[in-house]
Amino acid sequence: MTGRETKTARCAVLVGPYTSGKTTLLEALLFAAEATQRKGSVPQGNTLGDASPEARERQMTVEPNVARCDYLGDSWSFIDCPGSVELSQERNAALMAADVAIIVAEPEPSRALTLAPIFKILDDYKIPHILFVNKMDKTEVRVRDLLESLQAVSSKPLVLRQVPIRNGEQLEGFVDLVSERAYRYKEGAASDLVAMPEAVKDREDEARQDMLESLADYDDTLLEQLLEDKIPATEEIYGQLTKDLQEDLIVPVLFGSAEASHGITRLWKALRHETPAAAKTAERLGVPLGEEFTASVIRIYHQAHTGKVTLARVWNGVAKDGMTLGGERVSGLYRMMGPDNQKIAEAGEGELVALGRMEHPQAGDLMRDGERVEESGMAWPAAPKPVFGVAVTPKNRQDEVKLTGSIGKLIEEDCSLVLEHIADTHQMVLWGQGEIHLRLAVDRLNSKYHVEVETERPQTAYKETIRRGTTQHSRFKRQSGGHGQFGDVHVEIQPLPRGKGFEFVDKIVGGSVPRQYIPAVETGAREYLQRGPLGFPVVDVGVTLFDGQYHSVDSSDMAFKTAGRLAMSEGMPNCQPVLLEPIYSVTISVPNEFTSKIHGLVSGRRGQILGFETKADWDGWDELKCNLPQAELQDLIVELRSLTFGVGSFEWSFDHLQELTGRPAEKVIEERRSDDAR
Ligand SMILES: Nc1nc2c(ncn2[C@@H]2O[C@H](COP(=O)(O)OP(=O)(O)OP(=O)(O)O)[C@@H](O)[C@H]2O)c(=O)[nH]1
Ligand SMILES: [Mg+2]
Repeated sequence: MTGRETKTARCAVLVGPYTSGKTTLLEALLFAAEATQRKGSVPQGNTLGDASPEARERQMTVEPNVARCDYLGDSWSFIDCPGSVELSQERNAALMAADVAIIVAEPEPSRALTLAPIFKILDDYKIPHILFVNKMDKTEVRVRDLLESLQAVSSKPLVLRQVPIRNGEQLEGFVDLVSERAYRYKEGAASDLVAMPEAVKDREDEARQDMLESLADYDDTLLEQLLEDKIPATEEIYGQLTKDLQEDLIVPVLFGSAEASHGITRLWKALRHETPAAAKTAERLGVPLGEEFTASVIRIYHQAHTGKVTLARVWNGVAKDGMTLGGERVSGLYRMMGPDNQKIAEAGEGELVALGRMEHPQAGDLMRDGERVEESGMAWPAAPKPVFGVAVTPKNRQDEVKLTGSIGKLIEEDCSLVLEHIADTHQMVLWGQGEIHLRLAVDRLNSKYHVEVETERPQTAYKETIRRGTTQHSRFKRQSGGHGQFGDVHVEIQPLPRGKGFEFVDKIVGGSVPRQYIPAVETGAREYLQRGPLGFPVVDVGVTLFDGQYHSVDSSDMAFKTAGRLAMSEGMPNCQPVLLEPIYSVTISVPNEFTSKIHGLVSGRRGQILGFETKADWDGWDELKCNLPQAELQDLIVELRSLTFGVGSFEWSFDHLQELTGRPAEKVIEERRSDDAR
């Protein structure tokens, strides 16, 4: 079966590490399909995608760019994904629309590892993928060496489909290993067919044999032919390549230069002949297909002019403007072409379509006719856990509601952003995947939603406790005109085991403090403990009220509450207060070649390594478990990435509080005091 048997629209998603040339390749593909008048350039800032100020300023893709074109009578949608590791959720979600993924790679063996997380998500969802080695105009690297490095990170065999024709170090063209035709690149046009140069013949033979042997692993007939030294028919080889790609058994490898438009026609041909149809993708994803209209939501875009736009892939039926989906009317049906929405009347099977002004859809939803919007029956990639946070406050106090509303919209677009109100430190922390990710969010808040935001480091949630107990007698007495105030308490303050929090025990006998006032004493004590002698919330302290006095006229709840509070503030400084710092349980994932480096990273951050083991389902990766102080987690990801070609990551959860003493503790306490003085 080949994709050519059906004419439904198909979708290719461009993925690959940061700056590998995905956006440039999309320009080249669109231009070759005559869908654009000129080929845009990233450095010149005139590509179809990356049109937002955030993208132009950084010359990087910051959100998935969508484009559509026809190529030789077939309808194609493309999604060009950001390459930054911090925007991996955007890529993973976009891949849920893909019939095929094109991995755009640099011709740099030492950077092969940057492809590991990409291969992983493609494997997890069995997404057929083609590897396009880009920037071949600027390299002297041997394709063989490159392939060897890349093969080490791919679980599927990489099958080279072309060999280069070089003139000295300069790449001039290629030989296609199936047709055995030689081509010379031509600037801005399809390559010329040329006679195969003698010099490349041996290499061609060898590479073709490798290709056929890879294919023979999946086909007995081909294997027999090879064993009998028979030459398989060209059509058979193409058929086998197509089948193996569609079943995600092999990874075809093509190369070229997006910048110079080299190898683009060859890539187009492979896409056109070998990409599976939407129906096959729906089946792979487990989308339940019946008679009715079915589409899945890929991403939400909040656009300045159109408002909320829902990007969906149609699996079955025809999307029409004005139709009802999940009880909501679709108002406006568009094709996204970079930043432009082109109004259309309908969109059929396989199309990527933008639905205007629907309130409810969320990425990952399955949309059907009528009243239902269901949780998708298909798997959807879970957002990576946050690894970096900044505390945000609106510059203008009145913008507080607008700020949370706008962040809500950003989260709808990208669910790897998380907003958390932290009660202990009274900070609103925006969590994400790194500095770039959060900086982008903050810039968008400003440029798109006109909310100016100030950011600061999230505070560490230090606490304090006591090391020894005391008894304290405190009296609150005030006589001013008419009614006075009187409350008198004897309390015992003692340390409790870690994790106990606060306990209040009433041991009053004989009514020295009347029943009704006892809760007020507890309230007073609790109020004080929100901020202990060192300036932090107090935990693991027990207070026993064992005696007191009252006055029949002047005593009140208020007076006893104040007395309770007073007893604490007078007694606590005598209890050897000590700082507690939050310790997190952290699991760091890295390719195992980095495991020993990570030991150094953890011990350099006052961490305690608990052990490491191989990471389940991640070939060649380790998971290292450790305990790390919260204060050391803040920029851990920055160092971790710089040690691991950007691929290392971690997950964390609060574990326990631990005493912090000596100079580090003094520093924290001093900082607290100077904050207070400000
Ligand atoms: N020499 C050469 N440069 C290229 C080629 N393709 C892209 N570039 C350059 O590489 C840089 C990055 O290209 P982009 O197309 O933005 O790469 P990208 O993969 O989209 O990058 P992100 O979206 O940020 O991940 C730009 O300066 C391009 O001009 C190529 O084939 N050859
Ligand atoms: Mg890009």
